[in-house]
Amino acid sequence: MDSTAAPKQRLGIGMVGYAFMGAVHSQGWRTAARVFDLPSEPHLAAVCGRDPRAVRAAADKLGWASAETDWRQLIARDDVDLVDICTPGDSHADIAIAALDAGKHVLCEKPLANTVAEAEAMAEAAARNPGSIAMVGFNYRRVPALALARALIEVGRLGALRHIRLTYLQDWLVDPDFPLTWRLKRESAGSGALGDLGAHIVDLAQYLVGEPLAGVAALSETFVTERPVPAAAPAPATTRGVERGPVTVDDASLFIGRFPSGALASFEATRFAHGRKNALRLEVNGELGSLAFDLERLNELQFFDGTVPAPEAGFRRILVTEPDHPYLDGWWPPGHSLGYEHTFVHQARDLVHAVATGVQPAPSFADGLQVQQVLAAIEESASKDSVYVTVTPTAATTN
Ligand code: SOE
Repeated sequence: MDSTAAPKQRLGIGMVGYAFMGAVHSQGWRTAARVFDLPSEPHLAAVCGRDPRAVRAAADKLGWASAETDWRQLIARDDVDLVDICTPGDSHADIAIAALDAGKHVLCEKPLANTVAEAEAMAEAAARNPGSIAMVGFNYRRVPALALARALIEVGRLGALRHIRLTYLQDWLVDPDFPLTWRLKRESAGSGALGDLGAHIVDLAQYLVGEPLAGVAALSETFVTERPVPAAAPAPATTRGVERGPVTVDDASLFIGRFPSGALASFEATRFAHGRKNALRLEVNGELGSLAFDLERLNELQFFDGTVPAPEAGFRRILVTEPDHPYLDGWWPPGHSLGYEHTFVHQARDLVHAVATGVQPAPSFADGLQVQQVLAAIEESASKDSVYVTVTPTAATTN
């Protein structure tokens, strides 16, 4: 080791929220510089949450140097260069806009916001602060197999695209007594399966196809319309869950869409698919071949090369763990597979490079706004007997 090498510059991270997304983002920040050669070293300066004891405990568990209870204080800290937003959607806009206007870089969990108006204000804040990097956390773009799929499509291995079909299925709401948490309320989550799962597959479809959707038609449903209100304090088992409140978001959304190039898309997002835990599956069919992917087998990409003579043709499994595959240069030898959390390490890696070069990474806030517009068009269609709704194009960068 060269003991005379100058210590790397630090990139101070301040994270708001520390539940599931906060935990997995923390892992990304902790690990990125251990795996990849980065221009600066992420420093986990402070994590922020409202409950002082809980946020202190989270800081210790997740590896943050200190804790804050007010996100404005977090943004104001000199040792915070980048604000990572892992809160429910109703606070994304306030935190992101304040951070950008304070000259900080921002990573914001998906979907970018709860409404198009909020997403517009966020994209405007990013545009008026060109010195700040602003990225939205559609982490599945950073699954190596999906980055490879995009590369194969981009170089023309599938030719003109005909179809893309995506499903994102989970089952954690099948129990009608699952409590009425923030994800089931419009005011905190914006929408249900649509914003939580549908946003991912809209972003992925547009990333893979390489252009924004031109329009959509949709159906959505709320199967369980009332759920137990969680007690503020633990209640005796006999009284627990007696009070029920309204579910104000969709449990499932199905939609179809059209791309300007002529490709057709279909989508299904639900939390009611018994046995499907985190089943994001997709298939792309082009004039020259097909690709297929299943997040529950995320090291694999299936490729059918339609130019191979019929007697030898068939889907072949590409094990996406070779050093030449996207993101694999830093990881383990071939065949030593990766998982869900690695996508967040890749996200942190790309963001640190973006900060060092000053080049806005994708998905940008403009991309996040465009996805929000697609979600709004889907909701409009679902509320009008599935009428086809055109999506107004924006200046999104897509990839
Ligand atoms: C919950 O449904 C959830 O955690 C999503 O919010 C994430 O974005 C997705 O990656 C996994 O499922």
